[in-house]
Amino acid sequence: MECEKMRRREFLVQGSAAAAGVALLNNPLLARAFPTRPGEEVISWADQPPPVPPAASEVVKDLPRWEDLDSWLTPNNRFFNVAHYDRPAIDANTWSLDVTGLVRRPQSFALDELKKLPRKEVVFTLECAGNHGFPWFPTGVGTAKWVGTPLAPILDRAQVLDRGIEVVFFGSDAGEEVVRDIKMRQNFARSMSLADAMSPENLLAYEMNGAPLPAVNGFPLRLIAPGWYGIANVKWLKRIEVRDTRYMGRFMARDYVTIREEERGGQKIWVESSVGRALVKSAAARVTRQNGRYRIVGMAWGAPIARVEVRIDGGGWVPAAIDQSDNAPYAWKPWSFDWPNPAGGEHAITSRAIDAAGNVQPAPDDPRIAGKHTYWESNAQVVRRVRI
Ligand SMILES: Nc1nc2c(c(=O)[nH]1)N[C@H]1C(S)=C(S)[C@@H](COP(=O)(O)O)O[C@H]1N2
Ligand SMILES: [Mo]
Repeated sequence: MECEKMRRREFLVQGSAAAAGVALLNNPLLARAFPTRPGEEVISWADQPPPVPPAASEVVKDLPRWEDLDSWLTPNNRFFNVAHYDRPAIDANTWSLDVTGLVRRPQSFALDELKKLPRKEVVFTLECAGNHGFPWFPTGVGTAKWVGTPLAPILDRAQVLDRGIEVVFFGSDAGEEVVRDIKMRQNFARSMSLADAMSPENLLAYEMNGAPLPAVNGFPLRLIAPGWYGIANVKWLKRIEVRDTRYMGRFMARDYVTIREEERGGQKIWVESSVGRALVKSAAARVTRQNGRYRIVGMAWGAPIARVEVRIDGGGWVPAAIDQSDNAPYAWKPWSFDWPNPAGGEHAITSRAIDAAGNVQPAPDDPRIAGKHTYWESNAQVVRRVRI
């Protein structure tokens, strides 16, 4: 019942794209991934994540349970949220967005002015780069239909000067930062090269799944940068500034920095890189049982997905059925794997996604993962345990 309601809501949300909605409803794989079949039960994972520790519980909120996943779009009230400073409550009537810095014509927009500009939507799976970096953090990922106006024409309208190479996105939220005893109150900020910022995919988004952005997800406006980790998708946006140097704020250059040991001709070198584009990933979401027959359903995201494979315990990799019908290149893909007659006892279930370029979601002992000393960008194969 509840499940059926969820699906209805999902399809209602897609109402404007009626054709897509119909395609989804008629799609056998999606239909079999989510609805509860008569008599079907969801088996809870044996390896339940521990609670979010107090030190992180103000930053990471509203983590759903994988077992509750029953729709392709994540309903707003089940979407995780991350805030490194405060969660500002913004009055849209007094708010405005400024476009400043190395531009010939600085711009300022009220919310209703932005809403009058061309509307564009994208279904995009947004994942925190810290997701799966800790045992308590397995569901920092969700998919929504975001609506806004494209960023590139706004930068064009502002006329970026030739020496402008970097675009910095400032949020309204702020906190104190200390670097070498220097204390400063800083707004949350992330930057992109001008070329990356001009991607036609980037949106200044004001809607999430058909509703105004919820306060915790960035009301009234956020950047949506499809294909990038969550951190790039600046919420509570208030200023876009074009600069002639790389921006080295906390969330570009100190935090959300991956530190990895790599090998070059037998020598170890240390590489530090700013978290940016998403990486190929998958995870099993739920195991269900109907009439004694089992099924594993999961999601794959982070890159255009070509294949998903599943391994039970120490067995071989077996292809899962994957649903590509959504036609949404930045959205996660549901997959399912029939597991008719598992032996009693505890089992380990591992999935791996392979993207269109042939990148394989790495095993935990892959040098990309094993040489990494920070928890960001943890796209290693996820192992879950279930008791039959
Ligand atoms: N202004 C601002 N934007 C932000 C953040 C923040 O703390 N402040 N957190 C980022 C991080 S780390 C993530 S993972 C995503 C999470 O988006 P959500 O809260 O809508 O799920 O927002 C990003 N945008
Ligand atoms: Mo994040």
